[in-house]
Amino acid sequence: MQWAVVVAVLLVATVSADTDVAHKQQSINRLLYKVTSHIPSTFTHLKEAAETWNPREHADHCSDGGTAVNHLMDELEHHRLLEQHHWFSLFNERQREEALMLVDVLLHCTDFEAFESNAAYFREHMNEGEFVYALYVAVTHSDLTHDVVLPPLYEVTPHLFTNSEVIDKAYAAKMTNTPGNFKMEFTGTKKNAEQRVAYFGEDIGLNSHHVHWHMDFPFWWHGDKIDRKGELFFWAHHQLTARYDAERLSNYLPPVDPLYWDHPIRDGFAPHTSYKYGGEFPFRPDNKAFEDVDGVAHIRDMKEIESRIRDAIAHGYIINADGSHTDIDNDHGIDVLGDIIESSTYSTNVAYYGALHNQAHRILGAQSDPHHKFNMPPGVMEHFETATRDPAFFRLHKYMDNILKEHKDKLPPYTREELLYSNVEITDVDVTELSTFFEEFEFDLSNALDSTENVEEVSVKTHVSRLNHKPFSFNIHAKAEHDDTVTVRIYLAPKYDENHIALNLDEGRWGVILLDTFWTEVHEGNNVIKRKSSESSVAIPDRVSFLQLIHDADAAVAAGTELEHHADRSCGHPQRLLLPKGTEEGMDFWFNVVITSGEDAAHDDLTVNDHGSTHGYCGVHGGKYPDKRPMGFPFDRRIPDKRVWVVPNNHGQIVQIFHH
Ligand code: CUO
Repeated sequence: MQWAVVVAVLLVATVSADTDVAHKQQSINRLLYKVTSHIPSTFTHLKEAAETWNPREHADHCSDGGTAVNHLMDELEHHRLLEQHHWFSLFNERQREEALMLVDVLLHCTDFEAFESNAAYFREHMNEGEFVYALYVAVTHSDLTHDVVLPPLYEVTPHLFTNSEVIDKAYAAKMTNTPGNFKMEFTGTKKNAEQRVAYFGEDIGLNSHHVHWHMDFPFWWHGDKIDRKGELFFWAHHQLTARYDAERLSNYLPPVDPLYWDHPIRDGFAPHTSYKYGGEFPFRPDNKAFEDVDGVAHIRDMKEIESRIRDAIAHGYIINADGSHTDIDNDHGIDVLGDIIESSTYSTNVAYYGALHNQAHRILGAQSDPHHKFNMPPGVMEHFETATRDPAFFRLHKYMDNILKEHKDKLPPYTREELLYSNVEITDVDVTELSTFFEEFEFDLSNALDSTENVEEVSVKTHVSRLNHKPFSFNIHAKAEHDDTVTVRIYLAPKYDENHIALNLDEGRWGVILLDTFWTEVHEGNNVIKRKSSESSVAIPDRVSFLQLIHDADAAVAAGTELEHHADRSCGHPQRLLLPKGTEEGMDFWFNVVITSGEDAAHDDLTVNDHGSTHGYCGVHGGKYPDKRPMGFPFDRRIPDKRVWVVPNNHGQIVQIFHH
C-alpha cells in the first residue's frame, strides 16, 4: 500500500515535471507571438500578468532582491525607455543598455512564474526589438528554461530574414484575405558577381546560427566566466570566412579580399530589406570611400587601434589597463586577442585597444549616412541577423582574421613530437559520395504582420532556394597498439585557388573547414571508426518551425501530456551547409583526418556524451570547450616543412564535391 502511494507520488512528480516543460514552451511561444501587437486575450495568463502584475511587488522572486527590476521600473516610469514600434540595434549603446536591463531582470528570476510574468509585463511596456533580444538571451542562459526550444528567429522577426518584396506581398495577401506563398529571391542581379554566393550570406539558417552564436557568447557578457570566449570569437568567424571562401571558389570567384581603411569599399550592397518600423535598410553604392561616422568613430582611430593591436602581436604581449603585461606568444594568446579585437567585457584594456570589430560593424553599417543627414536607420552590418548578407561582412572578418593570423604565424610550428600519437596508424579512409544540390525551403511569415483579435488569420509563407547535401559518411581504418580513447578531427580544404594553381599545405591550411570532431574508443588491432554527416559536432538540424512548436506545446498542455521535443541548441552551423557547394565537374578538396590521444578531451565523458552536440563552433554551454588543443589544431600554425607531418596518425586524401 505504502509503495503504491510512493509510486503514485513519483508518477505525479514526473508528469508534472514534463508538463511543466510543455507549459514553459507554450509560454515562451506566446511571449514571442506577434510581438508588435498586444498579447491576445486568449493568452489569458500572460494577458493578465501584463495588466496586473506589478514587477516591484515581486522582488522576493528575484535573486538580487529586486535591484534589476526596480532599476528597469524606474527607467520606465521616468519615460526614459525607447518607444515601441521603433527599430532596435544591439550596437546602439542606449538601446543595448535597456535590453540588458530586461536580461538582468529575467536572469534574476527565481521561478518560472516570475520569469513569464515579468516578461509579459515588459513585453507590453518596452520596445519590441529590445524585448525579443532580451527574451532570447534570457532563455538561452537561464536555468529555468533549459528545456525550452527557441522558435526560429526567421519566423519571429521575418523582416530581418527576408526581403521587402516578399513582405509587401504578405501585407497585400493579408489585406485581400488571400493566402499566399511567395518566392524569396536573393538580392541583386547576375551582373553582380557577388550574387553568385548570395545563397550563402543570405541563407536564413546561416543567419540564424550567427545571431545565436552572438547570443550564446555576447560581447557584453558579465555573468559566469565563459570558457575560451575570445578564442571562440576568432574560431567561429574564422570558420565563417573559410567557408565563404570555399563557396566563392565553388563559384569561380577568388577568395574575399580583406577590408582596408584607406581603400574604397569595392562592393556596394542593396539590401532589399526593410525594418518592421524604420523604413528601408540603407543602400551602399560600389566604391564608397570610408568616412568617419559622427558620434561613432573616426577612421583615423580605427587605424590607430589596429596598429596598437599589431604592435602587441609583434611584441608578444598586451598591456593591461593597470600597466601590467600579459604574454600572448602561447596557446592562450588567441583567446586574449579575440577578446581585445571584438571587443568584449573580457578585454583587459578597452581604453587602449578599443573595440575594433564592434566599431567596424557600426562604421560599415552607417556609410550610407555617416553624418545622419538623412535620418537613415542602421545598416545590415549593425544586426547579427542581417550582417552576413552584405559582402562587406566577409571583407571585415577577413581583415580581422588576417590580424589574428599574424599572431598565429608568430608561434613556432608544431614539432613532430607534438603531432605524433604513436598508438594509432590511420591506414585508409573511405568517404561516400559528396554532393550538393539546391532545394526549396518554406517558412512562415505570419509574425511579420499585425493582427487584431476579431480578424481571421491568413496563411502567408515564403519559399527560398537553399543549399543542401546528400548525407555522407566515412569509415576510418585505424590500427592501434593498445586500447585507448582518441580525439578525431576531420577537416576539408580547397585544393586549388581560383586560377587552378594547387595550394601547398601551408597555403591551404588557413582555409581548412572543420567538418567534425569527436571522441571514441580504439582497441588493440584493427579498428573501423564509422561516422555519419548527421552526427557532425559543428552542425545542427533544421529548426522546428514556430507553428509546429505552438501546435505541439498547446496540444501537450491541453492533454496534460509530455512535450516530445529535443531542446538542442540554436547555435550551430546548419547541417545543410556542412559541405561547400563544389562544382558540376567535381571540385577537389583535401580531406584530412587527424587522430590524437583522448587526453585532448576537456571532459571525461565525451565518448558517450555530446554535451549539447554542436560544440565545434559553439563550445559546451556553461562548460569547457571540449578540445583542449587550440581551435583549428594542427592547422592553426605555420607548416614550413611538411615532412614533420608524416606521422601515422594523420591522413590526407583528395575528395571531390559534386554539385548537381
Ligand atoms: Cu559575428 Cu562580426 O562578429 O559579426
